[in-house]
Amino acid sequence: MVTVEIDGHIITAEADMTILSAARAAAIHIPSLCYLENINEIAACRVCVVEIEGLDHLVPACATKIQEGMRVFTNTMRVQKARRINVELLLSQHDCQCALCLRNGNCELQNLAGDLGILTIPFPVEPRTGSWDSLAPFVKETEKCIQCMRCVQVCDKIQEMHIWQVFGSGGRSTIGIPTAVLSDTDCTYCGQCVTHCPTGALHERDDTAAVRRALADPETTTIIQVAPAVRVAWAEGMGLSETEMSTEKMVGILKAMGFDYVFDTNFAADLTILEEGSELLERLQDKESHQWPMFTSCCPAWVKFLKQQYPLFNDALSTVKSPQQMFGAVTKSYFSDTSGIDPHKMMVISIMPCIAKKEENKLENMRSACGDLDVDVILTTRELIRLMKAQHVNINQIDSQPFDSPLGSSTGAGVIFGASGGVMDAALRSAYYLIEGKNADADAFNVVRGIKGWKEATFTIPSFGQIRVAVVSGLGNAKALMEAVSKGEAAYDFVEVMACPGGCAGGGGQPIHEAMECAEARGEQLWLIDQRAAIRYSHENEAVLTLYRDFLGKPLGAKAHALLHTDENW
Ligand code: HC0
Ligand code: SF4
Repeated sequence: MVTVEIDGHIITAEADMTILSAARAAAIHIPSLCYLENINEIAACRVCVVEIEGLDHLVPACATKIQEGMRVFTNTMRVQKARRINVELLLSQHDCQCALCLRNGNCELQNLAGDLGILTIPFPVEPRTGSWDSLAPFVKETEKCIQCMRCVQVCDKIQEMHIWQVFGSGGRSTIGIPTAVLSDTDCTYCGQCVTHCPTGALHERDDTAAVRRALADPETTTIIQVAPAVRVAWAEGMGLSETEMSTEKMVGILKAMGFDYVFDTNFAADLTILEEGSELLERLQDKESHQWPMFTSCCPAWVKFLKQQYPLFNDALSTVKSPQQMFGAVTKSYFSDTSGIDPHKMMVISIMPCIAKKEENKLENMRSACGDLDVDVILTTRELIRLMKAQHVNINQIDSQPFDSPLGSSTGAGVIFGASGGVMDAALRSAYYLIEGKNADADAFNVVRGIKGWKEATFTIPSFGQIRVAVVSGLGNAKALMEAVSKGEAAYDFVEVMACPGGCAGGGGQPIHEAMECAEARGEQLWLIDQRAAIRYSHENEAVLTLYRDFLGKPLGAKAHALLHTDENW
């Protein structure tokens, strides 16, 4: 431990800490821009410069280790002047049309310029330019890129996908991809580059116009589904306090916006468990005919990753569609039948914490119900927030409301899909029931929960024996697991993989907060919703059981397979 003085505060900190981390640990704010802890510590932007007594030059706080007796000044006139010039230089090559930017009001560069009182750009030069694939589910605006390298480093170090590259050098350098079309790369569309971008240089493709048009069209029935992880994040973007936000309040706002039916993806998550749990048991009963382990298939970024990087494991993927897609298939068949609404006049809209979901609806076998796409438009949580804001609702005048019936009923097992370990936990609860004919404690499988990137456990189901499971989140961890499984160094029966660290709670479509990782806190809220749920087992969802009884038949039956699975040759 060493003792240093920062802005007059005496601080004792670990000897290997940087000035920035020691200051932040002591709640002393030093602004930064390119810095991402353990990911991007390259001291490129020089916004975190500070003055050290006895040194004649300023140093970047993010890249300078503390030393015993060091006296640091984070906000002297000299520091402020240097910081200001560094931000002015960044702005000089940045497209500063902030009012026309999706990150307006939530941009780290804009915030810094505001804090420093910068009102003019003293060194204007032509912004960098570049083209982008207009069909991609996210957009790169080179004019807004400040070369901070955060996207490159997240993609390299956390996801290990190496999609982004630096082209050119000096003032002409740009960040981009080596092809004209994003789908020609191995990009999985996880969107982690987007949530780690400090400016509007990377953002989701905005699909809100189609939804606005549908809402205004009396001929179209708008049916919206809300993913598990959205309910614990939407209020962040609306600036609401914890007491003001609730799932029911969100439903109330969606109804006030004019959506005809507000349903819950959690319903389809429960349905997924019945299909996927049954599939796991069917495979376990005929082990030799199948490839192992069985992998979950609900994260489209993971599915794309596996198919591209480890195609020999294709058959190990569960054949179940994701809850998003199951929801669409059931809506345009069962709900169309029971409600009498023409499926061709429905617009099924998903609100997802995810960018990859924007492309999942176009994959093969995703128009099983009526020939149209099962899901028509996918908006991220951030797009939902923009739609809600445009509505100018007074939150105090909105009544809390429940989801509509019947596709709005769900259990605690459905909501935890949004957190890493949730699909596994929910599947084990139902697999246990299917084997034993009675429930295990709903918390019996809780060791699979939490933010750790690679978790493993072995459970004993008395009438069956042992089930070895693993839960992985983040594509770097997925890669490590696949290498271990490929080399025979790890063996499991069932593996859950989510591409985003922490699962969908930390998804690429979620609200962005100045480089803060929010997956863990949002995940904890999802586990809390499960703890408080009246029903915590997917196989006890009455609306799902009714769906089987009245329409689908049984799990893995012919109709269920045709609507809810992806395998063509079944
Ligand atoms: Fe997820 Fe899902 S849990 S992938 O993260 O399985 O996006 O929230 O909607 O489909 O349910 C995302 C979240 C979903 C799906 C569910 C799964
Ligand atoms: Fe999308 Fe969730 Fe997968 Fe991330 S983990 S890519 S948010 S489905």
